[in-house]
Amino acid sequence: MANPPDLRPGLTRRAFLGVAAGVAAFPSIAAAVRDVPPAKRRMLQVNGYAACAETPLDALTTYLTPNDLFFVRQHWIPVAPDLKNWALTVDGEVGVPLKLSLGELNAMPQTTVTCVLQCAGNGRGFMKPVVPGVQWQFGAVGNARWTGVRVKEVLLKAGLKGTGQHLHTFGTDKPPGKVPPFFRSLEMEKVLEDGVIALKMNGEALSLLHGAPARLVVPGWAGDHWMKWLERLSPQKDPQKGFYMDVGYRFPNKPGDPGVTFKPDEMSPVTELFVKSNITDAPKSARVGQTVTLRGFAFSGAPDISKVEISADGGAKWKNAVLDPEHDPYAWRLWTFPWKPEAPGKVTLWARATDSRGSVQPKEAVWNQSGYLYNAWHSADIEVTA
Ligand SMILES: Nc1nc2c(c(=O)[nH]1)N[C@H]1C(S)=C(S)[C@@H](COP(=O)(O)O)O[C@H]1N2
Ligand SMILES: [Mo]
Repeated sequence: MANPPDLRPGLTRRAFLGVAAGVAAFPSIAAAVRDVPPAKRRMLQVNGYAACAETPLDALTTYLTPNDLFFVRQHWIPVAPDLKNWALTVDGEVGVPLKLSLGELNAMPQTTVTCVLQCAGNGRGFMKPVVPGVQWQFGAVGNARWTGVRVKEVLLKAGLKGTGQHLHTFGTDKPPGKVPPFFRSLEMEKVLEDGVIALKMNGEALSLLHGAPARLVVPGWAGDHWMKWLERLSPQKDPQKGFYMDVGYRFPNKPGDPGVTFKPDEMSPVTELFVKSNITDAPKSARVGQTVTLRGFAFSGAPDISKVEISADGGAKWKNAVLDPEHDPYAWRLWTFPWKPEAPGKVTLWARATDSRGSVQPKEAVWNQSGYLYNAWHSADIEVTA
């Protein structure tokens, strides 16, 4: 039997029981698993947000985010793929359409990239006025090591044609009722340069929640491009159509006043992440003259972070934090900031990051009706006593 996918307790217990080693010891469960045909082995989704979970900020303190703490976001309840019969279909603007089994993908040259995955809606819960959608705060983000096959390798093998300018991507999850499917596409140029079909996350086979057996990794771009439960890649002349391209995941071309609603054609698809830093660790109190340490992470849609700064006066003066040397393109940087309070009172320390292309994290996030890419300065309040 294949290794059971790494499932978290409570979420998909029924599916877990189906593959766990314990099945043999409980013949009645084995019979139940056998007697419910695969096509009927599916839970019915009863509300809009399927098993979404974020990581508390104080757990995002390591360079690599552990798999069991990594945020989970999916539009619908995942459907466990049948690994024996699973194959990645490559069709569309290619000379040789392919069906690649897991074994075939594993036999191709493997590559590893370490980078941030952030949901476009991370921070939506802080938007003012309030916008609909999952009310993420800080933790729909993590940094992981992704191993698999470069999308470029697969598309070259399939004889990609010059007419294939947009890569249409499809996952196995299905929406409830008449809700449109989560089908997407992204520019060929980006995906040829950086895209990876990941089979492993932090050295382990991808878990069901993170898209087993294969998902797309698009370093520097928001999570909506990172198709999970990948089953088909199809280069096409034009972008994919449908709700999740034409209406969802779009960001205003020009900023507008908070609360204003833009039309889809006044917006473009969300792609690169915005530069952002969060404080993950700060003391609640400190004493005059005694150094305390703040910690955090910073990342961007640019390959690196050039500095993180801290202000104790609302943004008039800034001091550089110390960047951790560990880094990979599009990964986050951990940072520390030793701070010695000089006077008693309540102090707010603000953090802001600047990326390797010179973008500076803004005091306020850009308003948009879907609450995407929230990246306002983050702060910590510290009570200083004499
Ligand atoms: N098939 C499929 N892939 C998907 C999604 C989905 O709903 N279905 N959600 C996307 C979104 S919006 C995000 S933020 C990431 C989240 O990946 P994670 O759950 O591994 O953190 O998966 C992306 N890939
Ligand atoms: Mo997302």
